[in-house]
Amino acid sequence: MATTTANRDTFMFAPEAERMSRDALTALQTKRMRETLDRAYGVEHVRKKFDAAKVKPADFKTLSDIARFPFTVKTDLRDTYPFGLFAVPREQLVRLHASSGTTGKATVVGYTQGDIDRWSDLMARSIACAGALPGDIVHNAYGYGLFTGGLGMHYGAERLGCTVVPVSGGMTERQVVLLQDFAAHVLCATPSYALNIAEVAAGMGVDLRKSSLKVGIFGAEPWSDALRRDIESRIGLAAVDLYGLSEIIGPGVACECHAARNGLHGWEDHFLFEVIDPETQQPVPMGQSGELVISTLTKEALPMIRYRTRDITRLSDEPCVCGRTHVRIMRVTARSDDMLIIRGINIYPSQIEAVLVGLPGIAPHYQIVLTRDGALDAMAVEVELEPGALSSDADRSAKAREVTNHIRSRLGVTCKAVVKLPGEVPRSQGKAVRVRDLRKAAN
Ligand code: DLL
Repeated sequence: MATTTANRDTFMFAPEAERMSRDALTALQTKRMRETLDRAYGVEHVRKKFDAAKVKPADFKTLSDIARFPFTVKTDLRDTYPFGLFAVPREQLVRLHASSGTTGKATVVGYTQGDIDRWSDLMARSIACAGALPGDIVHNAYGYGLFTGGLGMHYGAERLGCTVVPVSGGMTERQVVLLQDFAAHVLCATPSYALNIAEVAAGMGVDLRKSSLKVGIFGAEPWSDALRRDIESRIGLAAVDLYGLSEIIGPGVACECHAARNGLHGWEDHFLFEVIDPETQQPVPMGQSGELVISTLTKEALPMIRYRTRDITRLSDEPCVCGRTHVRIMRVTARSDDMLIIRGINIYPSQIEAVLVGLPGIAPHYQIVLTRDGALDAMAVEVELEPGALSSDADRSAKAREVTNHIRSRLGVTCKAVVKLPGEVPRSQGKAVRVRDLRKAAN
């Protein structure tokens, strides 16, 4: 039982910071952005880019001036691997994290003690925003290590005053036992791993809906609202979306509030958010969808100017019932890198997920397999029967036809559906692998 009587919908870790007026936020962002540009200009790689674009930090006078400054992209980190983008001497870093990267070298990020302190505060704000309270038991199944998820969540939950169970990913049966024995209130994991935990619990005969879990803080990968509802009904908690990326800080860039669970409050006192048209690279108006671009406002070790996240979303400045004034990021449903073009039709894995989750007899596990069929790309969608669903060959082919038809009618794309037996689609212990691209191997 939580030791506090505070309300999950109204509790704020930093009420003054989260309820600032727009004028006060703009003034703070302008001051902090200018300081960050000065700091970044001290980094040789950044200075050269600014000089090539003929801009200096002094050219930044109001927030809209940010559009004059060059973007930062993933290759800037790779080109300066490992420590070339840091704005402080290496000895002042207290921590490094890295993302493995499927191609090329890892992306390395670093933190001063001040950065770690601010990150912990931002994570405490995010966790409280999600509906956790001081005194809650937080089961942290994000991976510990070079990935920012585990330690980011850990420091934030401690800062909020929670009791953290640093279980990391894996050994899922043991996680189910610990969830019950310690009576956790909050489950933190990728949505795909939360689903895995729910499934393993069911297999062990444990009904997590009867556990003390109240809130799930899920993120680090795109997930559909259909999957959110599915996880909620399996575990019996309020599933809240948490967003972040290592290049900016890690988790804790934005988080949904427990009260509305409709868009993620982006912490504007520490980050400047823009949405651009990825083709023209020009800013789009508030509310219009595009690529999220983020600048840091308070990072010491790795000030980041206009980082192109590749994440597709839109912003909303509509007031929120929770009272927070910060802009909302209306969920990241896709990365532009993940877009599949199948016979001329653009499609994201999360759109396939939204069709599959909730289909009768089909479990919410899937993988998309891309192959080459002559000169054309072909897509197969591997899905799995729910445990206990009928599984004769005839049933499975009928199910496969049903899946193909649903995907065609909802998304306009033709795919081959392969219906597998329960447990045959690989399970995730962190970020799920949604696409297997066999097209290169075929060439
Ligand atoms: O995934 C940080 C994180 C950890 C966020 C734990 C939330 C919870 P990276 O490994 O650098 O950092 O991956 C960042 O993951 O650009 C998005 O494409 C994706 N991503 C992160 N959160 C979400 C989310 C962490 N809530 C990349 N929804 C980002 C959709 C997300 N995509």
